[in-house]
Amino acid sequence: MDLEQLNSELDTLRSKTAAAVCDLTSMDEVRRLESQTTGKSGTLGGMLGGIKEYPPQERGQVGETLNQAKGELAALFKNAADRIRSTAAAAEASKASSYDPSLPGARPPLGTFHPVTLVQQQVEDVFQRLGFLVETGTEMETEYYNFEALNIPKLHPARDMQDTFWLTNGKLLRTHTSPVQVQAMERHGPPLRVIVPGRCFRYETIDPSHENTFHQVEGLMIDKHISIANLIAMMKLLLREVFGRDLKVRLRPGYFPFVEPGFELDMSCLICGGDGCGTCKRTGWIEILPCGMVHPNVLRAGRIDPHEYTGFAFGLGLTRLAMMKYGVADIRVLNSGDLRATVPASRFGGPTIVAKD
Ligand code: FA5
Repeated sequence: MDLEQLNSELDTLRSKTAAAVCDLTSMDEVRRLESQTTGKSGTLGGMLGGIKEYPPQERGQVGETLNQAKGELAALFKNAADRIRSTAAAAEASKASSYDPSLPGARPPLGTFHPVTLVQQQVEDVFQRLGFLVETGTEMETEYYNFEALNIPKLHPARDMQDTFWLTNGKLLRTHTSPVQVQAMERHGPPLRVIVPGRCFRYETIDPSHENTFHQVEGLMIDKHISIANLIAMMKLLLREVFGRDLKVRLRPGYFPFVEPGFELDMSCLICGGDGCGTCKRTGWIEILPCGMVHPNVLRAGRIDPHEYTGFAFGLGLTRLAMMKYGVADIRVLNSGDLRATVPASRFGGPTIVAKD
């Protein structure tokens, strides 16, 4: 190719490139076209490699011409790159200016209360409307309040009814919420209405209706002329308020050293409708509300005269109540940390939650 032909080809290359760079929209496209044009194996690169084909006396001018074209082409690519970069920066800027800080942010997913907490709140609400105080007591308890003040002296066989976690400091983890009975009597004196929701601990074999950590609500009402009729009326009211309807219940004699007479109030198992299942140990009934008239020895321990005052007490199994209310067939689900247990499925028409053995 003589010098004239070379110039003509370079003109064509320049005008083609000038047109092509106008259509480029990304830096990748710029780099690709630049390499095809001025790169080592590109069009101009090939021409530069061919200088040695020219007679020595023309090589200087050919080189000068090609270098000049190379500079012009480089300027075209630089302009295209600058244009693309400033378009991208403008798009970013307009995106940033469309941000409206006054719009509400994305809402984090909402949690809900644990089923036991929900039922506890409901029970507290019912009793507060009836003038009961709500106290909590302590989870680490003395042997005196957990047993002796409740008419369960040392070596009494009734201590075996509740297997105890003993602590190295001589205290214990309360096995029931009843220790607060005598404490409340000492603190407030008669007449007295108090409920005590809280956690209890027993060294138990765990199964679908027994945990080693579970919740109870203790109830205590002391006044003149309190009778079993008051106790039964209160138990019925409690269950009706929690379930919103009358339930099938049964009352049978029950032995607790701190009440006389004592009763066991069972409710028909709502997991199986009373037919018998793993939760109710095939009996169709769930022990939920042991209760009775406060034993005179317990009143005496609380410095209350049993000739002047009588009272009733109950120990509601709150965790089991939550199971019945929300259709949780296995108590282990409630302590498992399974988040489905904090959104009781049955409340939303979903399936009953059952833990695997
Ligand atoms: C008591 O704890 C007595 N303090 C209750 C009481 C209070 C009786 C006042 C009379 C007067 P009991 O051991 O039965 O009784 O437990 C009471 C309720 O707690 C049971 O009916 C049951 O619903 C629940 N419960 C007992 N043990 C467990 C357990 N391991 N897991 C889950 N719930 C339990």
